[in-house]
Amino acid sequence: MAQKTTLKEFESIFPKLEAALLDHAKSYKLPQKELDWYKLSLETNAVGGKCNRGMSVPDSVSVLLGRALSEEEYFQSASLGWMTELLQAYFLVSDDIMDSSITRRGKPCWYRQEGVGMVAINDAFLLEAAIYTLLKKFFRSHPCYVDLLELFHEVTYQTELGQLCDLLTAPEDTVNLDNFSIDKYSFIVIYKTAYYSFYLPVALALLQLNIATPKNLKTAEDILIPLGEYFQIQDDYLDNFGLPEHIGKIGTDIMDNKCSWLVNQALAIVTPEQRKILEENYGRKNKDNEAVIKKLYNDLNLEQRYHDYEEKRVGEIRTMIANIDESEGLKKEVFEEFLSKIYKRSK
Ligand code: GPP
Ligand code: MG
Ligand code: MG
Ligand code: MG
Repeated sequence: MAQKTTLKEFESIFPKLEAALLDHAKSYKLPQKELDWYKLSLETNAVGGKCNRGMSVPDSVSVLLGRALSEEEYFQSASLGWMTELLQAYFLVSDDIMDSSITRRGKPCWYRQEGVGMVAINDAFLLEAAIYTLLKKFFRSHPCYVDLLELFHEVTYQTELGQLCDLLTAPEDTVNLDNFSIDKYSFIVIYKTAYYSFYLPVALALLQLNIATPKNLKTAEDILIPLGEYFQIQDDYLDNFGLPEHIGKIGTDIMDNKCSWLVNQALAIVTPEQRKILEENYGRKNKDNEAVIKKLYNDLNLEQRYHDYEEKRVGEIRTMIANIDESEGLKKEVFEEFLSKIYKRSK
């Protein structure tokens, strides 16, 4: 029987990884003050989240093996999980600067914390570099070492392409609703979110177990990309309809002029008068314009539209999972678990 990891167990691996990272920095004689800074950045930015992405590596490995993991297997898979959390930390520290966000995980974003400011950019680079330090230290002799390296590089690149499209579709000074479309939206969310949040953890689990055949990777991608797309639609929904106290962040999509799922839905159903309201208030950096858009979203009943979408999409995803080919060692349960973790999530 597979065994699910707990956040406590998963977090208990972090100190060993942190020690390896600090040792590596110490080997270059990094002065104490900077060492302390690096430690604080690691602890603030890599730890303290839900760790859904990270924990899904050991969970997937356990499902694929059909049993609980040995200590060594758990350490390996949790380490790969922490590398996905470091990648996420690198993205979030950067994304919060680019999105002018205020809070993250219920606290001020790292770049807004006292004395940090734009040092956060370099801290983000260091969070990314930590992935490769750990890979080298713990996976240098794994038969899939090069594939692991290439996977992290490729997924990082894909996420950066998605982020590029997200940013260029949301210019700060000009609002042009004609730039938005559902196709553009799909590209953005598949690349900025789905690859690193969903495909990466499962691909890592397959590599750890040496069963990452082209067919398995393709099957995983075919199901995890739609799952990740659905996950980002939830994120966009929660940006407006979630409670900041509950989701740990204050929504910025309307003021940031984002090509969000909600604005695309609105565009599909507005009357000409309502479209004018959108044109005059969307993407403006002030609370009054934002409130007008929030009211429009309520008038358009987007909350209900989202719930209807969710039911329909989850039905389709369940069918895709049911049709998965398990002949090369993949298991439907890997994907069922992902789906059950995010279905109807409120944070
Ligand atoms: C989520 O977008 C996407 C990312 C965090 C990827 C960022 C990629 C980089 C290359 C920096 P989001 O802005 O909707 O997330 P949130 O709502 O959490 O700010
Ligand atoms: Mg953001
Ligand atoms: Mg963003
Ligand atoms: Mg968001």
